[in-house]
Amino acid sequence: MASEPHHWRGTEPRRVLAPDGSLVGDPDVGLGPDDLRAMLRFMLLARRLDRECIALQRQGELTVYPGFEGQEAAQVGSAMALGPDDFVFPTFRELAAALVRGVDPVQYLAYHRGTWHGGPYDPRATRFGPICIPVATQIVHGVGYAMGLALDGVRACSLAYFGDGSTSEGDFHEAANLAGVFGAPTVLFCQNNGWAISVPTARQTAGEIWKRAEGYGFPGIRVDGNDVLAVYRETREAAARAYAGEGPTLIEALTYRVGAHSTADDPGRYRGEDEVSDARGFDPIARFRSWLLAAGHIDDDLLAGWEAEIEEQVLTIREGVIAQPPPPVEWMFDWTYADPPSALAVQRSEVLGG
Ligand SMILES: Cc1ncc(C[n+]2csc(CCOP(=O)(O)OP(=O)(O)O)c2C)c(N)n1
Ligand SMILES: [Mg+2]
Repeated sequence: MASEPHHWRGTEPRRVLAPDGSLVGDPDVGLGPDDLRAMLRFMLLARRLDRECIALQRQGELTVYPGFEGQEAAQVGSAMALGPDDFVFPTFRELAAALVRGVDPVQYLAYHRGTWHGGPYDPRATRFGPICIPVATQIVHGVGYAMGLALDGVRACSLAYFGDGSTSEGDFHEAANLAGVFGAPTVLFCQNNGWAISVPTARQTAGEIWKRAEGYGFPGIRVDGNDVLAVYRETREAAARAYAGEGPTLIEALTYRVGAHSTADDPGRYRGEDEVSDARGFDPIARFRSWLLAAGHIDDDLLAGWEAEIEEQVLTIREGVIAQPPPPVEWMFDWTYADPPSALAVQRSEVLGG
């Protein structure tokens, strides 16, 4: 058996499925067979699309792209646990969660193609906020939104995704503290993938992330982020607490970033191949698929059918991305200043020849 990723040390995470796909908890997390199948299908689509996005970047069709291979369970399990009125505040690595929320991937990827800031999808329609690059800022937005929900008396919650590295930012602390003091209906969902670019979790914090919740006065939970059933169950429970007016929950989902930080990164400079091949032994998709097969919820024919469908789907997304023309050059000037300084006006006329 491969050794566990370095940052999974310490408190045993909550699990339903062991890494080999065997049951260690109650598999009844409140999902019927159709939902369980949908869960796996989302994970398979997410992985295939993620790999396509990296190819698109290499082919010059996307400017930069942050992959999430290995984190499919953390994202799909948590996003599926949310209700239609809940609102997600993502980072830049949540394409799998976006798919679950019904965000059009072509519109999402407009950000990475550089044709639109944050993608032209409608955050209000999908309840999925704009892609957020400044690390940890979206946690503050998520808590503020949750406080608004409480003031409006709406029975819903927000969920902010963030990484292990984000927990070193003041924004994480400020958001968590505010959420605790005001009992905000929010879920603080940390995907601890072991790395913040080249900084390993052990260099980020000497403690365990989930334990910090106690200091803010609300529950913290450590879950195996590569166990989609456990992630779903824990997120559902955290959301239920929020709906019931019981305040925030911090979830630390232990996962692993198998690929590079982004297409602009070379992880060979700071981590060994052994670590990555070991982590592949804890693959979230293999784990869930093997349990679904053993439980008789799926079979090889169904999987083969999905594979063909997903190829088709990803090809259509690919074509949609490539078909997006570059934005009109004047946007660069028109949408920067309400009252452009004279130097920009000169540049504008030089570029546009006017
Ligand atoms: C405020 C801020 N500082 C630095 C960066 C550069 N940066 C982008 S991602 C990242 C690391 C984030 O690590 P983590 O929170 O663990 O998320 P992950 O990338 O692993 O998903 C850094 C330092 C940034 N985008 N924003
Ligand atoms: Mg990280």
